[in-house]
Amino acid sequence: MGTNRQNLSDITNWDEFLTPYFQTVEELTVKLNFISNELTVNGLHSPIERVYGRVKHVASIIEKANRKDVPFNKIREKIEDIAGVRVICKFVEDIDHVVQLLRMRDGFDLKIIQERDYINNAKPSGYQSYHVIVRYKVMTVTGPMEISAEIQIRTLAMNFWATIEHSLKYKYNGNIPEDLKQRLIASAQAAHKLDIEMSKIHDEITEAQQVVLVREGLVNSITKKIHNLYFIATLEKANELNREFIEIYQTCNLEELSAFNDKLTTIAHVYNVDAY
Ligand code: 0O2
Repeated sequence: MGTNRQNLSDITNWDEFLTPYFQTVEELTVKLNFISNELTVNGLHSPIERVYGRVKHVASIIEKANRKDVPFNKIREKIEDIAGVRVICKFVEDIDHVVQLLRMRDGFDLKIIQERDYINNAKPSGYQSYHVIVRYKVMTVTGPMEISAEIQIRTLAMNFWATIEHSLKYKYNGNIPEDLKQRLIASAQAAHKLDIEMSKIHDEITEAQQVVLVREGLVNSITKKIHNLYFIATLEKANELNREFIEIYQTCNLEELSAFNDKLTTIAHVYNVDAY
């Protein structure tokens, strides 16, 4: 505490101090979202459901520096989670996949400093998450700067639990009553059970998502072809095909939809219009 009072002048402008952290959070968030986009565009399962980023509030930085006895002039070096990015996954297996994707970038646009596995080693509170501490280089107007960031990777269930527990910690100023603590431990176990159950039906869920994607693709392709035929074929013919499409669509039968799409491709060729 005393150390911090002496060095309070080391950070005179918090906005200026935090600017590279905001840049780090923005850039990492964009990059993680692009990993997800790239996988989806290639028809692959993305392990990333959502990416959130935040820069720690000044009050929390000061509180952490005091708690860990970090002098103010050492905050940049010693407090590693001022820049924080959270990656939310649907399934526990996805967490590993995200970690692999991050390890692939190690030495390219980030350096992995440490990994903390609170999934296989849950905290006594019940907290589960996988943390990867990285150093990330940003370019500022005064030159390059290396910034520490903490990437937390967890499932939707783990995140739900952590968010609730975090607000309770605030409410009780860090001293959650014992009975509530026990209930939180029990609910962390329930969240863990939910994750296990979800993993068991993982294949079925992935298949269901695939069906939705295939249906969307077929509907796009069919409606585009019918639209083109309106310009080339007779109005009657185009209307007839449109009616047929609506009937097949209502059956929800993917095979029939696919066969109808093939039929339209043949018709489009006959009329010499764009078949795609
Ligand atoms: P915020 O508001 O999220 O920024 P610590 O000494 O535990 O504070 P340390 O040693 O830097 O922190 O590292 P740790 O424990 O690996 O990771 C710290 C961050 O993980 C925390 O940041 C939380 O975001 C999250 N976390 C760790 N333990 C728990 C827990 O029991 N419950 C919840 N809800 N989150 C946890 P901050 O600074 O505590 O908070």
